[in-house]
Formats: sequence, structure tokens, C-alpha cells
Amino acid sequence: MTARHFIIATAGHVDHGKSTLVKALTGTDPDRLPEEKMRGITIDLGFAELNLIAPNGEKIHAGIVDVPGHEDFVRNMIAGVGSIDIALFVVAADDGWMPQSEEHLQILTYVGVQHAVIALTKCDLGRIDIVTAQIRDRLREAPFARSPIIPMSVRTGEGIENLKNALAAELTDMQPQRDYGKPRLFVDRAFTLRGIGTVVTGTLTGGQLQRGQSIVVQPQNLKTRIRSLQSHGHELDCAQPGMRTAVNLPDASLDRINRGDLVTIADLGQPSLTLQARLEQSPRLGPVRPLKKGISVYLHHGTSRVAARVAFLEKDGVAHLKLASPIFAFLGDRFVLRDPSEQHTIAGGIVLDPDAAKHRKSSIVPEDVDLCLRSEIASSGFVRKEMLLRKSHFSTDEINEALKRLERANEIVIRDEIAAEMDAWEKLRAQAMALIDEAHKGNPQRAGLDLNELRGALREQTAEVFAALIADLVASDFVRAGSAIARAAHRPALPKDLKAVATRIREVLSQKPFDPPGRREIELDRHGQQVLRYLIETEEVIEISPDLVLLRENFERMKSAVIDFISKNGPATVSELREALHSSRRIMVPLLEHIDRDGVTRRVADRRTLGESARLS
Ligand SMILES: Nc1nc2c(ncn2[C@@H]2O[C@H](COP(=O)(O)OP(=O)(O)OP(=O)(O)O)[C@@H](O)[C@H]2O)c(=O)[nH]1
Ligand SMILES: [Mg+2]
Repeated sequence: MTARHFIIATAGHVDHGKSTLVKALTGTDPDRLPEEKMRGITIDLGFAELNLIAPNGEKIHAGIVDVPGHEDFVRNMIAGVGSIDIALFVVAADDGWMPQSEEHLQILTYVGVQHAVIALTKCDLGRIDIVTAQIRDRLREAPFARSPIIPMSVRTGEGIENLKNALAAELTDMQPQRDYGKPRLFVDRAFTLRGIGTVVTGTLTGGQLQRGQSIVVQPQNLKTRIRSLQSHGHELDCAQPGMRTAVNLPDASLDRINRGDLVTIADLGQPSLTLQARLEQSPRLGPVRPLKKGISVYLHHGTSRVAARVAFLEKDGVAHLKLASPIFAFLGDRFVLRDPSEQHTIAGGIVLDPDAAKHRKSSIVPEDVDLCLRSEIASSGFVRKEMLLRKSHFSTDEINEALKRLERANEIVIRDEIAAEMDAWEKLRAQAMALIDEAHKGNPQRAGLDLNELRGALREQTAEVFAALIADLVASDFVRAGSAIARAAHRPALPKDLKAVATRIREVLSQKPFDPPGRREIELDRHGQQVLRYLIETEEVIEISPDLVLLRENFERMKSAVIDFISKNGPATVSELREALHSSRRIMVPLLEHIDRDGVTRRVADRRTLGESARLS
């Protein structure tokens, strides 16, 4: 199929000839239910397909969604117009503009439909000029103010070709729905076919679906796989945005999928129970149902309908909505609010934050990726890049380009996987730098600030933010020193008052070089501990065991003496070595274990032989 794909939905008052027109255009009777036949009205959505030739000869393929006009079924009508490109707006010449003409126009406006062709039906029964003037008048402030009005009659056949031409002309100038890599198919029908399994249908938006692809059904988070895809009865490998799409889900059980659910991919996030949105109420509807804080409503989003409450509402229409059950909405999605008795359409809205966790005044424009990013980064402080605007109509490329723009403008900082506001990041950096400088000042003898200590001081940050921070510091004036971080220029040095302590420790360790006192007798106080740690870090002193330290030179001498003795006398016991070195058991045992670990000696029964590394020593 090389044609471009669009979705058309009918709209208009009950009995104005929508379904008859669809049949005349396509040959398909969209009314399928026995009850629809019996009552002569449309109750639920009907579907057909229409092939058109554009004025330039291009092929255009359109899926048609036929909606009910009766006031009792507005709910179904809204489910039909959520993802359409153009409305086929029907007004009957004998009846003129009627209540659901008005209500459907409102709904189309609220869900953001920008294009329409108006079919003035039943011209064999009414006054074309008067009703045309009336329609023009009613559409004056609407997005369809300049849409063509095509007089026609299915009875006489008049105007059918004109209507096709008008649709083709409108669609020729339109762009098919965008593919931004985030497919969502709002389910309008779910049924089981014997031998095939569960089939769900809907209009695909936002991205492609492929045969064999792993998908998730939201909001129930049901993971499954696409076994096969169809559009209007044709098997497909890949369905494009703007296509009526039937998806066969082999291992999904039907009782878990209903109209209102949606098929999407797993890495786009989770549904939510709270939305921040901007609400708009058309002045055309008059003050029938005031929109105010606290009211209960039905929220219609895609093909779904959930009970909701307007938790707060600001003067400019920014509202916080609490939902009775979760929906999977994107930033920029449009929705319709109706009253709890389902008699009136109250307002329309556009999602500003699909996961609004708390009150937040938002001034974003959902179409402006830079603004949206700025707002999201500002509100989350430090945020993983891949989480940014995940539930939005922006593609990953668009988001990454916008991130680069904001980075170039020095508004944000990107480090590793983290994006942050420049100011917030600088503040965090400054905080870390101050802590490191403080550590250098307070403990100049130390290699730096221990990373665990820094992590503790910044524990409100995530591990990822902390890692990005360290990477950032190390990329500039800082270095890692073992388990610590330090200014690159920092050289550990003993402050004056500790120098005397160091001298004392050196003396104590030298008096009986091969038999010095235990560590506890050296680390007499906090200063003793600090200095010994410094001497160990600068490798002047070697830690032999938890309670034994030796001056490095003495340790080296003892090691050589051990090697010497064994070379001359053969394998030796601890006692023999202790006597030979004028040391003690308290020293010899841990010393030998230490040099065993280094491979200098090796224990065989109760004797030591020389190890692999003895020669190198
Ligand atoms: N005289 C005349 N009757 C028409 C014409 N088009 C439709 N009708 C009749 O109008 C009645 C209603 O037509 P439908 O197509 O069911 O109307 P609808 O708009 O689909 O109605 P709902 O779906 O229930 O809102 C039917 O009896 C049609 O035969 C027309 O051009 N001329
Ligand atoms: Mg109908």
C-alpha cells in the first residue's frame, strides 16, 4: 500500500444521514448491530474504508469511523473521534443545526480536530440556501469556519462526487499523522475469533506496530506479543500511524482487554491517576455546567472514559485532575470532560503533565519541546535523560536535539545519563567542592574526603546523580585518591601540632625495630590515630595486621633477614626465625602470614619455605 493514510470520522445530530452517507460513499453499511437495524439509529461505532484520488492523481486511503448522533451515545461518539484527521460533519437540510450538531462540534474542537468537510444532507427535503447560511453562522468561531459545505442527497445521488472531491482536496494538503516512535492504539473493539484468539482494533497513532513485536496493554500493564496485524482486512507486517489497525494478540485473554485500553510498547512508562491539564470551556455552551474546583466529571481520553474530580482549578484554566482509575496519557493529549449524568459536555482539556504528583503552576505550551523540557527538568531537579518527556508527542531525536540546544544555551547541564538545570547542578557541585575543601583544611594529613562520607552528606541524591557528580569533578580540578576524592593540587601533609606526634611514633617504632609495641600503644589518642593513618597512607608505615604496624624500613629488613635465614638453613619454624631475628612470637606470626600472602614465604606444615616472590625481594 503506497497510498497515504488518513482517518475520517462522521459527526452530527441523530438521523441526519451519517451512516447512509458512509454507505453511499463506500458501499459498506457501518451499522452492524441488530439493535441498530431495528431502531434505525447508530448506537456504537461503525467502520468503512474509502479510496480517493487526489487532484494531483495521488492515491489516498481513508478509514472512516461512523459515530452515533443520538444524545444517549455521545460517549461512543467521543471514543470514535479521538485520533482522527478530519471530520465529515453532517447537517440535514430539513432539520438544520440541532443540539448534537453543536455538541459534536464542541467535542471535535476539544479533541483538537482542525479539518472538516461539511455534508449538507437530505437536500431533496430542505432549503439549501437557508441551512447553508445557518451552518456558516454557527461555524463562525470554530476551526471549521472555512470548511467547504457540500449540498447533497443520497436519495437523488446529487453531491456525492462533489463530496468525494472535497474530501480528496482537503486531504491532499494535509500531512499524515506523525510517527514519533511512540505507538499507541486506543482499543475501540475487542473480540475473539475462533482459532485466532483475541483481536483488538483501533486507530494507530504516534508510531508503528510490527508483527511479532512485544507490546503492553495499558492501563493493566498486560505484556504480550503481536501475532498478526491487519488493516481493513489486509494482512500487514507493519502498521503506520493513522491506520485503522486490527491486532491479533494470541496469549492475551479477552476478558482482560476492553474498549478504552490501549496497546503500546513497554518502555514508555506507566499509567497514572493524576493529571495536570489546561481546561477550556467554550463560551458557546453558556453557563449550563460551571467548571469549578471540586466537581466530579467523566474524563474521555482516547477511547477510554474514567470518573474524575477537578481537585483544583486556577484562573487561567490550569487544573489538577484526580482519576478513579489510571489512564496512559501523554503530555499534549487532548480530552473531553462530561458531567456525571452524561447529559452535558462540560469542557475540553490538554494534558500538561501526565504524572502530576503535586500542585504546580505550569506555563508550558505542549507543542514547544524546549519549554516542556525546561519545565520538566526544573520540576524534577536532576533527572535521567531517558525519562525526560517519555510520555509526550516528541520523538527521542527531537528531545535530544532540544537537550543539546538547552545545553548550548547554558541552561542545563548533561552529565552521564543525568540532565539538570545549570543552577541546580552548580549548586550541587559547589556543595561537594566545599565539603572536599573542608576535609583538606580539617585533615590536611588525609588523602582527601572519603567518597562514602561525601555520599552520606549528599544522600538525598540518587546513586546516578552522585556518580555523574564525581565524574564531573574528576573531569576538572579533582582526582580520585583511593577511596577518597581530592583537589588535584592537594598533597597530604602533617600540620604543625601533629608533627611532634609523628616524631614520637617513629621513635617508638624504632626503639626495638623488630619487636615494637602493639598498635594500641601507638594510637594513644585521636591525634595518634590521625598521624598513624597518615603514615600508612604515605607508606612510611606498613599495616601488618589489625594490631601490628612496622616502619617500612624495618619491615623490609625483617623480610630480608627471613629470606636470608631460610636460604642458608632451609625451611624454618616460627621459633627458629623469632630467635634468629631477636623478635617475638607476637610479631613473627602476623609478619610471616603477611609475607605468605605476598608470596615471599610459603607455609609447609609448621615450617616456612621460600615462596615465588622471594627472589624478587
Ligand atoms: N430523503 C432523504 N433521506 C435520507 C437521506 N440520507 C439519509 N436519509 C434517511 O435518514 C434516516 C437516517 O439516516 P441515518 O443515515 O441512519 O442517519 P444517522 O445520521 O446515521 O443517524 P444516527 O447514526 O442514529 O445519528 C434514514 O431513514 C435515511 O434513509 C437523503 O439524502 N434524503
Ligand atoms: Mg448512523
